[in-house]
Amino acid sequence: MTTNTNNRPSWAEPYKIKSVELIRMTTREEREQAIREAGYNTFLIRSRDVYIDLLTDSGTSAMSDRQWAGLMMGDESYSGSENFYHLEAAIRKYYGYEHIVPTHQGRGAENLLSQILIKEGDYVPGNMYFTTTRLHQELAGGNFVDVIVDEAHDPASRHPFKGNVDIEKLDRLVQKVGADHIPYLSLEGNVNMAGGQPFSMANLKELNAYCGQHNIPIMLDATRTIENAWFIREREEGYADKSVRAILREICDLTDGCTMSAKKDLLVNIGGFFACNDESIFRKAQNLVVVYEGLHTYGGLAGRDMEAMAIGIEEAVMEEHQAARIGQVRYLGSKLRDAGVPIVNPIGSHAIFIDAREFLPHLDQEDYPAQTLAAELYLEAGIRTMERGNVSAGRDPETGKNRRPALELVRLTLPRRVYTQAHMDVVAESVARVFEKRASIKGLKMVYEPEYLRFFQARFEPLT
Ligand code: P70
Repeated sequence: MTTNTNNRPSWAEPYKIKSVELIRMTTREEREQAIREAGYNTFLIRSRDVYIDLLTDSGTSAMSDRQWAGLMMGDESYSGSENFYHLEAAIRKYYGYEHIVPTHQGRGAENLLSQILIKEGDYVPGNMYFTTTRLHQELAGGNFVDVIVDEAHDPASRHPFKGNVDIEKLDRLVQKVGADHIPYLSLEGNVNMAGGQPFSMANLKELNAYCGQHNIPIMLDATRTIENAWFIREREEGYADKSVRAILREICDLTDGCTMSAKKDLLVNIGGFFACNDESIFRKAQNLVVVYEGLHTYGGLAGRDMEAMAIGIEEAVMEEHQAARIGQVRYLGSKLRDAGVPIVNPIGSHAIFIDAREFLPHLDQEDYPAQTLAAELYLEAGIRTMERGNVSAGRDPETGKNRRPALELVRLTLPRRVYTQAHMDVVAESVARVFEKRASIKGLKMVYEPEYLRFFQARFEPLT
């Protein structure tokens, strides 16, 4: 069992609640109407109709009183805001990269990175795709190639580091297309689409040696890398006595730069950045950011947002924060496991992922089992979750066909510092009720499909 720094087995929250937001329980009739109007897509439900919102951990965390106080310290000068320099200093201190360009959120940084480094026809290997990351790679003319270990695609595998890169897969790609056509390796901490699964330091060290030999930079998606550091400490030999901040720094030192959605690890409602050590890449990013985001000392953010982010970094690397964060996710996961609900193992850091194919084995993947289950969970108890399966995977750009990913999941994502243990009990009880009546659940058909990132706005109707 993991203990926190004071050797307590409990994951109790290292804070008390000073301000609350009221939430509303709805009737079944209200929810039936709301989900119908939302085209059976949980992204399209109004938040006032949601009781417990587990759609995402992105931008939904509760800020501390120190962060709120930081907002009042916003220096809203067009250029050279004091808050930018605070942020730059905090990123240098904890992540260790030399050059920083703020962006409005993660995909703003992905756009910069992809446009600067990818040439038409290039290949970008990565430890599983992320929706926005891959789209930016494709829009820049690249082809994403999945080089994650096979275990990552198997919800039942208990591999402790399912986020690892399979170096043989990477080497096969290098042999096939040549390192000249690989602008960088895209490495994500706590791989979201695999269920929040970490890579190990041993794997990263091996990668660093391999990529060094072939002159391929490693670009980290640092969005949930502090949570990845926690798992390294917990599971990897030689790290039990290291601090999360030391492990974070060791990870970053083995990479060449990062894109960041600060809306996750860093406890803010909006923000992101691109960081790197190479001066010429930095100059290009600094120049490009003015086209898409704003001047290079604010990148689409207000000064106050950058201040909240700088303070958020300090709070995110605290051991007791991560113990409570990950402890709460595990609490929910074990309750679901006890109820017999099929979930992805090991339990990740930011969410519980239900295996929708196991849950609804009578549905074909073309009937969108994960989308269907997300709608059912909302109908049952007003709990909003997110589809992470066939709809998210989209179509293969070459064949135009649905991709049919091995993982057809529903994500129950926990915002940081927001819900209580009693909320987790309600969620577990509600999922268990849906599980009991699973045989009667029918699938969905897609009736509207947008061109980009279809899962956000697609609409569905029930199959009869
Ligand atoms: C989520 C959010 C965002 C994200 C991420 C990783 C590993 C980059 C980003 C982009 C929001 C989201 C985004 C697309 C589809 C569904 C949900 N993930 N890398 O809920 O960052 O959103 O700030 O532009 O997880 O997982 P940003």
